Formats: sequence, structure tokens, C-alpha cells
Amino acid sequence: MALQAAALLPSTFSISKEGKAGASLKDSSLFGKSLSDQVKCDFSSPSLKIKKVLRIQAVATTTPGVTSATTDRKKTLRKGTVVVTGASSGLGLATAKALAETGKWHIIMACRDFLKAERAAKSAGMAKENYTIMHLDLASLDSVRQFVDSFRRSGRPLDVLVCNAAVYLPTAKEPTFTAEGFELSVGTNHLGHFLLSRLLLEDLNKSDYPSKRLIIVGSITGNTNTLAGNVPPKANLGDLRGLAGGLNGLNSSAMIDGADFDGAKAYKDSKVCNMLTMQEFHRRYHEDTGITFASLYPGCIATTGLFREHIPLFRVLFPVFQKYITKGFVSEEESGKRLAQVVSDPSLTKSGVYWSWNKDSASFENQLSQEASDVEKARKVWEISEKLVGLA
Ligand code: LMG
Ligand code: NDP
Ligand code: PMR
Repeated sequence: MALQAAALLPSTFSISKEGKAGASLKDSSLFGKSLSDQVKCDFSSPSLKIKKVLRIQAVATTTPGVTSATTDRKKTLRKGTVVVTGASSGLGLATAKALAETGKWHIIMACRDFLKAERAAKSAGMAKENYTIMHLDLASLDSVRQFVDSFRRSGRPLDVLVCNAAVYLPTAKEPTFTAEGFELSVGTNHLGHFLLSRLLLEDLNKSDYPSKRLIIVGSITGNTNTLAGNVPPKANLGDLRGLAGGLNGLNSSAMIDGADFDGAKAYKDSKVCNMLTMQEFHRRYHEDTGITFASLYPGCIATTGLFREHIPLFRVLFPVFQKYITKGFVSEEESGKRLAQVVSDPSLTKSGVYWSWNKDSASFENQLSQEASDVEKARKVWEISEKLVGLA
């Protein structure tokens, strides 16, 4: 009942880390972080001054296309190359469009449906010289490896990788599987991206671009320290027994925690894996490579293809509910600008961060739930995943 009431009182409701509901006049935790925390986070940083200086330098030195008229000493930076998975619709397409419009990026649209991607790029008004479509089906590890080969053969450097594609199967009664026999949501959203990003890390590392980034899209619904993350079924990876068994639904459960199949939960679990993987990358590689690893919750983009498998009534009511009741709704265009910031904004170079945006669309470092920031679980998910995708 507390959750129900809370839906109607978005500006006064918060859920503590332990998941207890409570009310506070000052705080709004609908986006996973209280406003007072945001203020703390924005203004109490001991390195604020240094950050500002760095920011100015970064703008001057790393912004591609800066003209020599304003910065005589600085060279114009080459165009960056960014790979965006699932760029044929929704957030991925909006991000590709936003980046293309700057003229500073060449976007590799890594998509499973070439024709759909071509049509999408055209209807978004993207200029031909700003993008290349390359085939990638994340539900097949062979396809992931082939994509990496073709990308390397293209001869382009890799400056930023965005793991964005996902499937959500809330109405499925029975599990479906990837080419290698992993449950489809975790197989696509997590394992496909896990192999892709592990293989492409080498390419990112070789790039001479000043700010190299690996971004894995997360979500509020995988974070049980938020109201949205408490709508059943809740994400929970348990002791990872199903993942360790290969998620094949035969001699092991199709669910990470070993329980009965639930499509909505499988999606939320996959998002927890995405957020844990980003942090594990950060711990293992940030210091040595300087690569920025980041995740984000772009806002509730209630109109995208993600909900294509949901019942029609849900698809009609959900955007209305998010716009007028939770007020968590964002347009595809706005979400694309947010992800584009994480790709290229000189002020978002901090690694290991899960970004979110407040109501004025200002970015802030958000807090992940206990499970989504569990160091030991992140290590185990990493180790099991590398076995499943054939890297260990
Ligand atoms: C699971 O169900 C599905 O089983 C699964 O397949 C998958 O889809 C998964 O997370 C995804 O969800 C979750 C299910 C149970 O939640 C719902 O289906 C919610 C439907 C109830 C909709 C009531 C909305 C009321 C507001 C009206 C606005 C219209 C827009 C509606 C859009 C709906 C989009 C979600 O979830 C729960 O059990 C969670 C507990 C929350 C109960 C929901 C009630 C919350 C709202 C309270 C409204 C009370 C109305 C009182 C009126 C007072 C007027 C002043
Ligand atoms: P869409 O369904 O619009 O986009 C998903 C993209 O993933 C599509 O381009 C789709 O391709 C692609 N895709 C799906 N399966 C595969 C596959 N096997 N191989 C390659 N590509 C594939 O959804 P969104 O834009 O909403 O979702 C994008 C990301 O944003 C996801 O990571 C999602 O979890 C996240 N997110 C979304 C939120 C929302 O409210 N919508 C909120 C929080 C996070 P195709 O076009 O061929 O179907
Ligand atoms: Mg949620 C502030 C409250 C909030 C936010 C930001 C979201 C985001 N949702 C909120 C609240 C609620 N939702 C409440 C109170 C309910 C019960 C009525 C509710 C229900 C609900 C359903 C049934 N919400 C959903 C579903 C889905 O099927 C979506 C989902 O879980 O996909 C995994 C979803 C979402 N709500 C969100 C967001 C961002 C989603 C979908 C996308 C995602 O996490 O990637």
C-alpha cells in the first residue's frame, strides 16, 4: 500500500537503502537519489576547483572541431568514432542522431536489422557521411565475434563503445533462447554485450582519442533502492546458480537466481548485470587504461520499442502514467541528448559512475542499490560470464 500511495505523491516519497518506505518534505527519491544528496554531490566536492580547471582545459583541448580562431595553440581534434548497439530505434537512434548533428562523431550503428537501421537513420535526418551500419546480433556470440572482425577490417579507430541494445519480454510465459542457448533477455542484454565489450576493450585501449569511454545502459528498474525498482517482480540475482548453470532451462534454470522463468524479472536482472559489469570494468581496467567506464538511467522513455511485447493497453497507458503521475517520462529526443552527453561531454569523464538526470535535466552521480553495487557479486558475475561466452 505504501508503494501505491507513493505513486501519487512523487515529490514527497522516498525509499531508504533498506527498502523501507518513508516520507520527507525535502527529498525526492523517485530518481534513486535524494535532492539533498544531489546538492551535496554537486557542491561539496573537495576537488571542485580542480574539476573546473580541468573542465575548461578539456573543453579547449578535447572538443572536436574547436576552431583555431579561439584556441590558436590547440589543434582541431579528429572526428570520434562511436559504436552504438541497437541504434535502429529508441534511445540508440536518438543518441546516434544527437551525436551525428554535432558533426564531431562518426557513428557505427551496430544493428541486427540492416534495412530497419538504414530507414531509421534516414528518417532521423542523419547525413550519410556521419554513420555506417554494421550487422550485429547480440543473441549470437558468433555474430558478436564477426562484428568485431568487420569493425577491425573497417580500419576505423574505436573511441567510444555504447552498449545500448536490449529486449524486454514481460508477457512471455516460457523462456526463449539465444543461439548458444542462454535465456534471451540476459543472453542479449548482458552476455552479448559482455563478450562485445571484452573483445573491443583492446581496440578502445589502442585509440589515441583524448577521452575513451565504455558505456553500458542501466536502469532504475534494476535498482531496488527506488520506487520503480520495487514494482514486482523485483530484480534479484540470488546466489547466481542459474547463471552458473548456463541459463539454458534444461539442466539449469533460465533465471539467474535459479527460480521459475519470469520475463520481466529476467530483464531487470540483466540490467543489474549491466551495472555490475560496468563497475567491474572500472575496477579492473580504469587505472591502467584511463578508459572511462559509465552507466546511466536515461529517464523513462515510455514510447520506445522496448515495450513492443507488452499488452496494447499497457502501451497506451504507460506513457500517460509516467508523464502525469510519476513525472519520470522523458522523450526519445531528450534521452538521446543525455546519452550523447555521457559519450562526449568533457565534464562527464569520471569513471565508475551511474549517471542520472534531475527534473531540470542536469546530470548527477546516482547511487546504485545494494545488489547493483555489490563488489563480490560483480566479480562472480564477471567470472561466470567469461566462462559462458568462451573467454575463460
Ligand atoms: C508485472 O506486473 C507484470 O505481471 C509483468 O508481466 C511485467 O509487466 C512487470 O514490471 C513489469 O509487471 C506489475 C503489476 C503489479 O503492476 C501493474 O500492472 C500496475 C497496474 C496497475 C495500474 C494502476 C495505476 C493507477 C494509476 C492510473 C493511471 C493510469 C495509467 C496506468 C498505467 C499503468 C502502467 C503501470 O504491480 C504491483 O503489484 C505493484 C504494486 C503497485 C500496485 C499498483 C497500484 C499503484 C497505483 C495506485 C493507484 C490507486 C488508485 C487510487 C485512486 C485514488 C484517487 C485519488
Ligand atoms: P528499443 O526497443 O527502442 O531499442 C532497443 C534496440 O535494441 C533496438 O534497436 C533493437 O533492434 C536492439 N536489439 C534488440 N535485440 C537485439 C539483438 N539481439 N542484437 C542487436 N540489437 C538488438 O528500446 P529502448 O530504446 O527503450 O532501449 C534502449 C536501452 O535503454 C536498453 O538498454 C534499455 O534497457 C534502456 N532503458 C530504456 C528505458 C525506457 O524507458 N525505454 C528506461 C531505462 C533504460 P531492432 O530495432 O532490430 O528491434
Ligand atoms: Mg514503472 C517514480 C516512479 C516510477 C518510475 C520512474 C518508473 C520507471 N516506474 C515508476 C513507478 C511505477 N511503475 C509504479 C508505481 C508502478 C505500479 C503502478 C509501475 C509499474 C510499472 C510496470 C508494470 N513500471 C514499469 C512497468 C513495466 O513493465 C516497465 C518495466 O519494468 O520494464 C522493465 C516499467 C518501468 N517503470 C519505469 C521504467 C523506466 C520502466 C521501464 C523500462 C526500464 O526499466 O528499462
